[in-house]
Amino acid sequence: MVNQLRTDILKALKESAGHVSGEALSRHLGTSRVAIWKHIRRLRQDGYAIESSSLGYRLNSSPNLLLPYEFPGMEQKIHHSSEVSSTMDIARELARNGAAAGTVVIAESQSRGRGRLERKWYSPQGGIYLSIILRPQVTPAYAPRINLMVAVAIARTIRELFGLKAELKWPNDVLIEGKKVCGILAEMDAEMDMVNYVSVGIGLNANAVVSGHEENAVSLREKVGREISRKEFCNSALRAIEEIQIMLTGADLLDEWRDLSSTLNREVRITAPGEVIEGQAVDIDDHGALMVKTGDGVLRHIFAGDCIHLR
Ligand code: BT5
Repeated sequence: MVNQLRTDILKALKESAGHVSGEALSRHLGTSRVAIWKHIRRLRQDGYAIESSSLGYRLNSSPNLLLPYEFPGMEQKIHHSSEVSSTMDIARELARNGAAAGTVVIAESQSRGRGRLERKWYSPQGGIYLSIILRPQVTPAYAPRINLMVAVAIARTIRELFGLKAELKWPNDVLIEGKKVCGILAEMDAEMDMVNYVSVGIGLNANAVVSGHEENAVSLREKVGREISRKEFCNSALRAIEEIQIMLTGADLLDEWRDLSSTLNREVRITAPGEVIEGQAVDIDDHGALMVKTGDGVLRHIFAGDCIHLR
């Protein structure tokens, strides 16, 4: 849990154009100058370049890390690490121990980032790797919609920040010009009639160069043509996810997904548990299952699987 006083000191330094004296900080925050100094030292260890002179303290630069202080208003919900095996493991542990909805686990890199079915997620530094704990008050039948919801929020964020035409590929990919820029993984703990928690993992290729490492992958940096601000992206995406949750059970979410989808109206091949289905992707149903019309005219509702766009 991030220290509130450090958060407040950093906020005061960021808001001030010039120096802030130790005395002013201690008065403003109601603590001793020694305490201020100790927290400044700790912030420096985290990578904040804070100058001190007879004029007081001044923030010269912040590290390029997704530290809790970089998420105004959400600091207490952010758990940040430099490298972890997988943010999903930490999120699961936190969720089991009662972490509040909205808790976010962020890592700068992952040694064992994973996709569905234990597939590997390439997670070098420069990307964004996070898991969010949600506690929606719905039955497990709504689980596939959680994937769709987060995918919509990410695609919207990419479109708004960079004007790139991000599209959605069923069930859980965000693509730019047909290449995967983001993967989403949801893990759920539920009873028959109630979800305890869902932890949603988001792996986003931000600044790491991924083409060449993963087939059909692309990063925002490669598309935008410059390094992007991971802090800005994360703040916007987390806000978008917060706002979109109200849509989880309604029809609007499905409409938004349809608008952003690159899967609908395509010939697809779906590898589902135990079978391969080919046909035309015609729609998604209320539960988020993909509706595919096969060659013999049968309409199938597919809840999980891997999808290839054929034409
Ligand atoms: C996904 O799985 O796309 C979900 C990925 C979720 C990753 C996040 S990162 C934060 C959190 N912590 C974790 O450990 N995981 C989550 P799936 O649909 O199964 O796709 C996996 C496939 O995507 C792999 O088999 C590769 O082909 C491809 N892939 C791996 N790394 C990639 C990358 N960085 N960019 C694009 N494609 C990648």
